[in-house]
Amino acid sequence: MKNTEIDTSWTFTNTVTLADFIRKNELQVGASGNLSSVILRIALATKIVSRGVNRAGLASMMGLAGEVNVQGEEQAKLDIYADKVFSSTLGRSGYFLSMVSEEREELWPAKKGSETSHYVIAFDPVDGSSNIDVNVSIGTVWGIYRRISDGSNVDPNDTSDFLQPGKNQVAAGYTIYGSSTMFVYSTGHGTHGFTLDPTIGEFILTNPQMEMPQDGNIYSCNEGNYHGWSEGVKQYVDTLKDPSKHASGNTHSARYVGSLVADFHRTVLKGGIFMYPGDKKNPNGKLRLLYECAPMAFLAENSGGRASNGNSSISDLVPTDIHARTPLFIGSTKMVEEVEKSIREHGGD
Ligand code: AHM
Ligand code: MG
Repeated sequence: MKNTEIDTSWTFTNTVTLADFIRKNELQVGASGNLSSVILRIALATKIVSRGVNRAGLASMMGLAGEVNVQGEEQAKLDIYADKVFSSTLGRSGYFLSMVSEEREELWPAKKGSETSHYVIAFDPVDGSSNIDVNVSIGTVWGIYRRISDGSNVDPNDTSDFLQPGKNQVAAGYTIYGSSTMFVYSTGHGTHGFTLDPTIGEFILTNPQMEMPQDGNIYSCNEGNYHGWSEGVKQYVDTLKDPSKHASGNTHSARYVGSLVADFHRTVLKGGIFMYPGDKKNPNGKLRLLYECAPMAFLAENSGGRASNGNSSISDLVPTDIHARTPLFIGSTKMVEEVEKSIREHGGD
C-alpha cells in the first residue's frame, strides 16, 4: 500500500446489521413489515439484558432474589430484572396482544392500544439461571404466534392464543450471553446468527443460514439423572459411550453446560444431540414446551436439525397449559432418530 492510500479494510463497509438483514430478508419473503419491527424490538430488549448480564457482578444482580416463580424455582435477581426489561420493552411496543413469561403464572395483556396486534409472545427471560453466579453462559428464548382470538378482550384465563403447536410460530429465537452476545432467530426461512458489537451497540451478521450437521459426535445431558431414565434413553446413551455398541464405531464426547441456550448453540454449530428426558420423578422432564422447547425446535428445523419428545416432533405438540413441560431430544437429525428408535425398541417409560 502506498502511504498516500487510506487503508479502509478495518471499517464496517461490508457489515450487515440485524436491521439491514431483516429488512432485506423480509422484502424477499414478502412478510409484513410489522414483523421486522417486532424482531428489532426483541433485539433491543436482549441488548438491555446483555448489558445487565455483563454488569451483574458490579450492580449486585447476582444471587437469589428471595422469591420463587410459578415453577416453584428460586428466582435469581437477574431473572426478575430480565423479565421486567422484556415486559416493559415489548409490552409498551404495541406489537403484542399478550405475553407469557416463565417468571409469571398467568399471561398478561400488553398495554392498552395493542388490541389490534396480531401477535402474542412467550419468553424465558433468563434461561440457565443456575449459571448466573458462576459466570457461565445463559440466554433468553422467545417464540411468537399469530393470535387466534379476536383480540377484543385479553382474559388471563383464556390461554388459547398460546396453546398452539410450535409449527405455528411465525418467528422464534434466542440470545446467548456468552463470550460474546449473539442473537439467533428464524422466521421460517433459515436460522441466522448475529454477534453484538458492544462498541457500536449493533448486532452484526456473523452466521447467515446456519446449518446443523446431520450427524455429530457430542452428546449433552445431565447424566446425574441416568438412573431415573427409561430403558430406551439409558441404552442409547450407553451406545454413545461405547464405540463397539454404536453403528458408527465412533467415540462420542460429553458436553453439558446446563444452560439450554448454550448447549443448543453448540449443537447447531458443531452437531450432536441435547437431551433432557423425563425421569421417574418428572415424567415430562424439566423443560417448558411453550417458551423453551418449541422455539428451539423451530430453530433446529430451520437449520436442518430435528426436535422430538422421544416419539413425536416437538413442533406438533400442543401445550396443555402455558407452563407445560416436555421431554426434549434435539440436534442432528441422525442422532435424534437414533434415540427415537432406541425408545421404540427398549421402552420410553
Ligand atoms: P431455568 O429456565 O430455570 O434456568 O431452567 C432451565 C435450564 C436449562 O437451561 C437447562 O437445560 C436445564 O435447566 C438444566 O437443568 P439441570 O440443572 O437439571 O441439568
Ligand atoms: Mg429460565
